[in-house]
Amino acid sequence: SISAEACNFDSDGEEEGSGKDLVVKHPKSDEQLARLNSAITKTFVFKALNDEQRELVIDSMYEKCVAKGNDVIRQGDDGDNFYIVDAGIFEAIVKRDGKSEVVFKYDNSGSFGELALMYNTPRSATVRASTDGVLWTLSGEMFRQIVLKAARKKREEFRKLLQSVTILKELSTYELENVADALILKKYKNGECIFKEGDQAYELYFVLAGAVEIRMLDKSNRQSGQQVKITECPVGSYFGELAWLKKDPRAASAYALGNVTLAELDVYAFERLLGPCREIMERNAKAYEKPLIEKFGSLAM
Ligand code: 1OR
Ligand code: 1OR
Repeated sequence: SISAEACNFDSDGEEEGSGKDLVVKHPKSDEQLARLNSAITKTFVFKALNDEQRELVIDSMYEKCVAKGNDVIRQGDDGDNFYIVDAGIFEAIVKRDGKSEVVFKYDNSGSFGELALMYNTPRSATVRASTDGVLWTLSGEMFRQIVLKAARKKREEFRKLLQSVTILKELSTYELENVADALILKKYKNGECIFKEGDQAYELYFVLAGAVEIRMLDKSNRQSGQQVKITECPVGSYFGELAWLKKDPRAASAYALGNVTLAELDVYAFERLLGPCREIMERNAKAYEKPLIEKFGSLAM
């Protein structure tokens, strides 16, 4: 059962349209909160939220159980809520010329219902539970007032910054917007370490300002622990893709050259969003092998 209590906020210092006036609080157990937090972390469009906005959104979301075979959304209806999948399998079904086609499957993750809310259009698909499932529900008002506003601002900021990143030219506008949602800006000072060779980490980085020096331990003289400069990554390039492509620890260390701004993409987003870039990255990574042999005499790292 879901209990809801309307919440009055005092308005001092609050700018208009912060969304506070829209919040209906739904109290949650610690266990529910943990599940919701984990689901939200994987929802790219929520990454633009600041802590306060995130808290408002979390407070107002509530759990909804859906029995197998039931429709959450019906194609052609007006948009009401936005949904994040907590558990279960859901299918997006589009009916065209009397024929129904499953166009997307949410397998215990993902979110849906954003299109009608973003563009004020009728629901573009039916979303049906193909097993018993659990969803987190956010009202359309909250989604528009808080989530979309923040996401649009972030997309606007990132659009310009990402123009320099060559590999992202492979993506459609829609794909690029999803990437922009998922990115986090990171700043480093000259000489600062971004990550170390051997680290177990899978984030991918785009260089937006400054440059990054890639260094490797000198394998011809392991005892020395000396690092050798391998290459520099200029504005518009990426690095950190190898660990993810090969599921290996970091092949080299990365250090900031000058004041550096990076856009960081977490592994979950990378996996879901950069499919179209993967082949190019793999091809480019082949080019690492020749200098590696020249430098260290073998491919063994
Ligand atoms: P909505 O508010 O229109 C239905 O309600 C939801 O299904 C929609 O938002 C999306 O969140 C979700 N086309 C349209 N809607 C889709 C699609 C889709 N996939 C998921 N939804 N596809 C194109 C089909 C021609 C599939 C794209 C991979
Ligand atoms: P990563 O996730 O392994 C280190 O973390 C990153 O350094 C790596 O992904 C690449 O993005 C980047 N060999 C291996 N990694 C390299 C190399 C490289 N250059 C950049 N990276 N070589 C340089 C070829 C010009 C071959 C080594 C001699």
